[in-house]
Parts: sequence; structure tokens; C-alpha cells
Amino acid sequence: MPENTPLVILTRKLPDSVEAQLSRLFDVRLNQDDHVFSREELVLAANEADVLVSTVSDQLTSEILSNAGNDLKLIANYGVGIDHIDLNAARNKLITVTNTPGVLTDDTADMAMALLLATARRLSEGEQNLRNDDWKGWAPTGMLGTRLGGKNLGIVGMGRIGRAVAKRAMAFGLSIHYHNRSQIDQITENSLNATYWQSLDQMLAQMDFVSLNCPHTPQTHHLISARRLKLLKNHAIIINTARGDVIDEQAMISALQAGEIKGAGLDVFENEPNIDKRLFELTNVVIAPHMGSATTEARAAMGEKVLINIKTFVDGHSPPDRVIAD
Ligand code: 8YV
Repeated sequence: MPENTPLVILTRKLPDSVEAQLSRLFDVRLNQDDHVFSREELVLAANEADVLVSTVSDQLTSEILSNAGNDLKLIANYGVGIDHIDLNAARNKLITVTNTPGVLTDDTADMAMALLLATARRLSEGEQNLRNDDWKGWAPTGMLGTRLGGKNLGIVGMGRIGRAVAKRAMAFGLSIHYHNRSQIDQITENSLNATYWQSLDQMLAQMDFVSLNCPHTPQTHHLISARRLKLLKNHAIIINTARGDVIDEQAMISALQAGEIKGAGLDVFENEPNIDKRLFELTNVVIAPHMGSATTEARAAMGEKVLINIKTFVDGHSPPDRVIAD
């Protein structure tokens, strides 16, 4: 780190309070109009910055990072997912990477439940009917959805967010099942009354609802593949608040179109922000524009984490949310 105030480049517009706090401590370059940096702008930023504050909308590829300037020592990501950063390239360049875990857990879990309720109870479809002036009034067989209570929810990825989803789902009367790289501790498992499935395939075949809560890594890329989608029951609903790339989106769209699965509640997509338009045609799909952490509270707390990570690093300490490449 330089002797003088480090240059911190923000690739996106962050909440005003976060930018004000960062500006008090560092030499900060803001992105006032919040445009998404082009590849060229990212190259330039990686060349000039001492610290880069990135977001999910920046592809920090091996090419960009291996050509980064020697001053770039820290990427303080604003967000918990770091699949857009080539961690090996960062490590080879001796660039430290941090993220913002913990502060968006509850909001993301709320979003998973909102999508599950909305999809199972056909909320978007019902609202659309009303807005289109298509509603003819109450009918005994109108807009029938699926009850949550008494059903099986399979959570894929039982980390912070998966557990927060489980806690909420319990209150809705769902039975909690999960698949994870390893079984979680007994006390937590018992408190969630959760059943561990070592085999994802076997779990998927028994579930009414599936919530994806694992990070996107090379191991989880298209984890929900065409083959695994076929294991699901015809009435199964998939909820994804993790990353679009965890599902083979093409295969999922085909399964939804063919009625091989009942529905999907999606906050994330494979090629954001370019959404596969076929999703718009599907009434059994509820879609949201990557809003899991979009609360004023979470976004302020994420900024606070970014600040703490930069400050501790600049002061010569190990930042609390350092990400270690596998
Ligand atoms: C963030 C997210 O808003 O934290 C994450 O990984 O997916 C979102 O909730 C986004 O990543 C900001 O960079």
C-alpha cells in the first residue's frame, strides 16, 4: 500500500452514505452515473487503483487481473458471491480478495421464501390477470395453487443463507431436507429438524420444492443439469436465489415448457442482465431482477463491510472477510 492515501476505485454507484464514509478515509473515484464498466474501463481501473471495489456486474477475468497494475493489492467486493472474480489469477498477482458475508443472509432468505410463496400460490399470474382486467370474479376452481405446509423442501447448500431459508420454511410447516458438501453440526441440524442427503440425486427425487443456496463454483456449475431436472417430480418447484449458472437454464426452460416440473421462482439468471425471453412467456415462473440483497439495510451493511475490509488491509492487518481460493 502506498504511504499516501490509497486510490480506491468504485466500479458502481454505491449508496450515498457508503460513498461518503469511504471518501472520508480514502482517495475515492466514484462512478457517478452507475454505468457498468466495459472491459476497457475495468482494465484501466485495475491498472490505476490500489483498491478496487467490484460488484457482481464486473467480470474480473484472468486476463484483466494478470495485467493489473502492480499497485492493485486489494479487491474489496461489494457482495458475497465472488464467481465473477478469477481467484487464481488474483492469487498469482498477490491481490487479496474480500467479500461481504453475513449481512445479506436474512434478506436473501426472505427473497427465497417470497419467491416460493409467489410461485406456489401463483401470485404474479393472479396480479397479471387483475392488471390486464381479465378477472371475472371469485370462482371455486379459480387460481388454485399449492399449499406449502406439510411438503418437503430440499435445500441445496446449507451455509448461512440455506440455514436462514430452513428457519423460515420451518415456520411455514415445511419439512427440511438438505444436500451439502458435508453434513452440518448435529445441534443445528436438530434445531432445524433437517434431514441430510449425501446424494443430491436421491434428495431431488423426493422433494416438492427445491431451494438453491450454494455458491457458484466450477463444482456447482449446472449442478441442476438436464439429467437432474428429470429426477424431479412433475409438481416440483425450483427456487433460485444463488446464481443462474447453478442451473442449466436451457434445460430448465424446456422442463417448464413441457410441464416436467411445475414452476420456478428465479432471482438470478445465467446471462444477466440478458434474460432468456422464453421465461417471460411462462406463467408458471416468477422472476425478479437479482434483488435478494436489495434492502436499504443490507446495502448499507455491505458498504460497512467493504470499508472495514479496506481499512484493516490498508492498516497492515488481515481483513476479516478475506476470500481464500480453493
Ligand atoms: C449482491 C449477490 O447484491 O452478494 C451477492 O453475491 O448476489 C447480491 O445479493 C451483488 O452480488 C452485489 O455485488
